[in-house]
Amino acid sequence: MAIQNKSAQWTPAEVKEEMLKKYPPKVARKRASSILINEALSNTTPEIQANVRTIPGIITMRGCTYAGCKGVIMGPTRDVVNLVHGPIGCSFYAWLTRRNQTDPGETGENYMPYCFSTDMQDSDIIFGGEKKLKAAIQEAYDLFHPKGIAVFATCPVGLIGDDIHAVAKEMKEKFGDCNVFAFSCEGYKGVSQSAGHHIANNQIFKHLVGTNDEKKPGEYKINLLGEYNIGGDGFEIDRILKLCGISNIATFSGNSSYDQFASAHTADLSCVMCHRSINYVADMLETKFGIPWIKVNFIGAAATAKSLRKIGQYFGDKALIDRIEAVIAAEMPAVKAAIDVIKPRTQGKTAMLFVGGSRAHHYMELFGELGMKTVSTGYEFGHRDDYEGREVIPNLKVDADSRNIEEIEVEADPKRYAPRKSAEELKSLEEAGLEFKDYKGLIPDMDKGTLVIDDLNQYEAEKLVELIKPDLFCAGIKEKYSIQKLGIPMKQLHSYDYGGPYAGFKGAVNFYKEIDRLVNSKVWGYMKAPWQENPELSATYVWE
Ligand code: CFM
Repeated sequence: MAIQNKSAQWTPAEVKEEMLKKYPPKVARKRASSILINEALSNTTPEIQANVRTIPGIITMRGCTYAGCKGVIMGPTRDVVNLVHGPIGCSFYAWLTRRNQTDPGETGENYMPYCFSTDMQDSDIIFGGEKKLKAAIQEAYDLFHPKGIAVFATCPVGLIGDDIHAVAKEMKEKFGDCNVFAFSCEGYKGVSQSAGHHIANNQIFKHLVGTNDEKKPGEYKINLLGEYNIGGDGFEIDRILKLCGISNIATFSGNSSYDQFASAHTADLSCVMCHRSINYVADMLETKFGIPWIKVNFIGAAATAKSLRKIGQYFGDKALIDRIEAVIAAEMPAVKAAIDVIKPRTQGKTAMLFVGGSRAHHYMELFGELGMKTVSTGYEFGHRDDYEGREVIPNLKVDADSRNIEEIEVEADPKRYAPRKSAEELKSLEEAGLEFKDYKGLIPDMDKGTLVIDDLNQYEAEKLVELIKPDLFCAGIKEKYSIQKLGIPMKQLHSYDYGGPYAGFKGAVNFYKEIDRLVNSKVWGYMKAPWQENPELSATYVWE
């Protein structure tokens, strides 16, 4: 299939060739393995290179390991003090820059608006920063008496070798009523923020999960893993779950609190939204406590309905299933009304999606509902399983970078392990079509001849837009203005450009309206200045 575009027809192979042309041969060879022309095979998914180091000199869209740990996973938890051990910039630039919202509720305990840092100076780098760190932990404790203090290592801390874990342990013992724990999440630790997710989740699992055995109310208890409440997505999902009578024990980690993590082991099902950032936590919850997991997706109205039905099927209770159907029936008319008006205007338009490690896949659902085609997509830091599906996991290459990230050994908890479903029950649910521990990845949902590109960079993004001229490009703030300068509307799918929520039913309607506004805006037709269109200006002298 030739990729449709307005100016010229390029075959996918030509697009790939054009993108690689400028690189030195070695770089071109390496990048070629990360650019895949989808063959849409029914029996096997083509292999893509992913989760490898960005080539030095290339302007990547990725972030660092510290960003994945402090910003992504721990950032949305309101009642833990997040103390950054490092130079002030690392804390300052991670301060309220991700739009993870929270609702502090009645207690009002919310440290998210604060920016905590040890503010390391030259002398701390030379003589060591442990004393300063201890003093900062003490100060945070004296001021706030929080339930927990999390300490994050930045690059210099790893380089000088401050033992943040020993300091955290010492302070935890000293306080007695405050859980202090640390993360070795130096920015350079992995090839992207994905390593930071892993480091964060391991520590949450070790230090927090399972520390509160108190039984929570509710009949159908789930955990929502990999939902970060960006632009209020989590609020919309919680609204829907509540309507259905499903109790969300813990969200990892949107709108979360210390106690949610501590109680996560009391849920009966884990629902995984963002596979990339959290799939191993789902596995650990199953191994240690016996909680099965399923993949869900609340991005897209149809996907939301499907995910709710999966939860209903798992619990298998008629009252719950009926209630879920009633909620879907009540919510869908507003969605349909919006689609009926908007789809005629968006049908047939094209989009490109280059976001993180899961949205580049999830948002294809919403574009599909608008009749729009995703012509090229890719993750910044997804792994091969996020592209090709989980069956590739046993064959993933372990390299020096992945070996750098600790894999924690988890065993069944001697007292609290309780399989929520028997082996027979799981089997019959599987036979009825409910898939456990499964994610098929992004590639199977892409059309033949579309381009799947891992770790797209600034140069390639511009080239891609120039060649294919999509109607919309979706990525982040770093890409926004360079793409818009090429005359293509750009939607931020990390921060939602101050919009959202886009999850659930209400979110879908918000998204349709936003995309309609973007792809049908006349402003892009005025991109050329008058002298670019008519370089010869005619004029007369005033005295003539
Ligand atoms: Fe998961 Fe995320 Fe994403 Fe991610 Fe992120 Fe994000 Fe993202 Mo930005 S956890 S992988 S590290 S869904 S911050 S909420 S939008 S890159 S696609």
